[in-house]
Amino acid sequence: MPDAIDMATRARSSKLSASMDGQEVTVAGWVQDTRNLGGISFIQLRDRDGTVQLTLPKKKIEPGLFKELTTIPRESVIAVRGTLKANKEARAGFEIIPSAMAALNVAETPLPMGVIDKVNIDLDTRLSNRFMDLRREQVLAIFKVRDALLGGSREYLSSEGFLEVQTPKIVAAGAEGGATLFKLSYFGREAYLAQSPQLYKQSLMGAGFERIFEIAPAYRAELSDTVRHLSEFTSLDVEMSFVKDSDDVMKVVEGLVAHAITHVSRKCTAELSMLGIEPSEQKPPFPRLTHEECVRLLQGAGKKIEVGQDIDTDGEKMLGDIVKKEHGSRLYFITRFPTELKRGTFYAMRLDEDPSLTGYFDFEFDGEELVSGGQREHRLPRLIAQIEENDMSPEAFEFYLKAFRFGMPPHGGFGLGVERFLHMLLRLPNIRECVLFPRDRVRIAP
Ligand code: AMO
Repeated sequence: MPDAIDMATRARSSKLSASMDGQEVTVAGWVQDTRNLGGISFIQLRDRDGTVQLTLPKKKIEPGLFKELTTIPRESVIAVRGTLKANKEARAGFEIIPSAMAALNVAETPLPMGVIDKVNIDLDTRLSNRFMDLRREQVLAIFKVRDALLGGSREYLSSEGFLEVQTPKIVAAGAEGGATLFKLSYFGREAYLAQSPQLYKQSLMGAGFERIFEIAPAYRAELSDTVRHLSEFTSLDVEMSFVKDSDDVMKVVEGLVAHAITHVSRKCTAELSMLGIEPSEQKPPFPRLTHEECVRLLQGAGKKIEVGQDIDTDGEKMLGDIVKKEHGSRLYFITRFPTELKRGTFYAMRLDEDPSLTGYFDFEFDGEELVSGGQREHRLPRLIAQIEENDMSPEAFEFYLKAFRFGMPPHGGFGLGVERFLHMLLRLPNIRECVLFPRDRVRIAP
């Protein structure tokens, strides 16, 4: 790099303004667009925060520099030193008149896909060229919202006394059913990728951590190729001790979700507007409907379904519309899940007054499941019986069950799919949009 360009003085576009009129500045980024109008040329230089306009009046710029800047291919990375000039006609209210440049990496042509072109590019092409796709401002906006969503979630959980933890992702037993386990060979033994931190977050209640949360990857060998399933997703998990019932857990779910939405709405106004989303604040408490009530609402709307039966994807969507119309809320709980439907969830506590029901809930956003959780079974004999009912062997879970022998408080918790949250909040057509490098049945690269 020429001595003339000192990267230590580089400013990102958001740090520059018209009030710096006359100052020498250094900028660096990607050549987004070049317009040559004969006597004058304009370059839009992009960095993470936006673009700055480089203005090149031909007569005032050294000819070699003019040629180099105006012919460098789009998406090359350059550094430029120059004088900042206030200019009401430039998009940001100022422009930079270059005096030196360094071409840091010249882009090959043609580009694998456009960055600012308005044409629709199919998702597969975008994901195959994801480094390039992520340069697009509306795609980057999703990840800025994701950052705010997680920031707001951490802020809420920390203020409520939850400790952030990390648990293993290579595990000896699955907690969410054998069908979606990824097996791996672990020094000659069979191991699995964690489907959920379920068993560990419960163990931490036995360890006396009282209130914890984790934001980490979870793995599911999902065979169905849908717009809402990933093989690797980010699970936001919460666990808390000394709960009275599932309602204590539900209060944390709604507090967390409402806080995260408000945080995003306030922090990401520009990103939301770019994505065509109205900022909104959702005020808890959110409606609570029992599973039976939901089935009856669906029956009333003409859906063929019986009490105790699982609500399929179409039913979930229908229910989302009904609840929105009747209760005015996009967010709601489905409570008192039939035991039969949560049988695989061996750790769920059943209701003492009616063991055919659990205190388990799902929390829905526009008819898509965002969260599931509830009070856990902390009484060892019942827990063992529930494991056996699922044709699983308590021996395989001994590392987990041991914590229930030596002082386990009553507890409960939930798991929230971070990408599901973004998918619904931003009304994106496909959940893969919410992951930098999504993993599904066919994609493991990039
Ligand atoms: P569950 O299996 O319902 O519960 O998962 C919790 C939440 O994780 C999200 N999710 C997914 N997101 C994207 N792709 C997937 N394949 C996928 N699978 C699940 C959903 C879902 O609501 N251990 C329990 C939670 C608990 O009781 O604490 C569990 O994992 O948003």
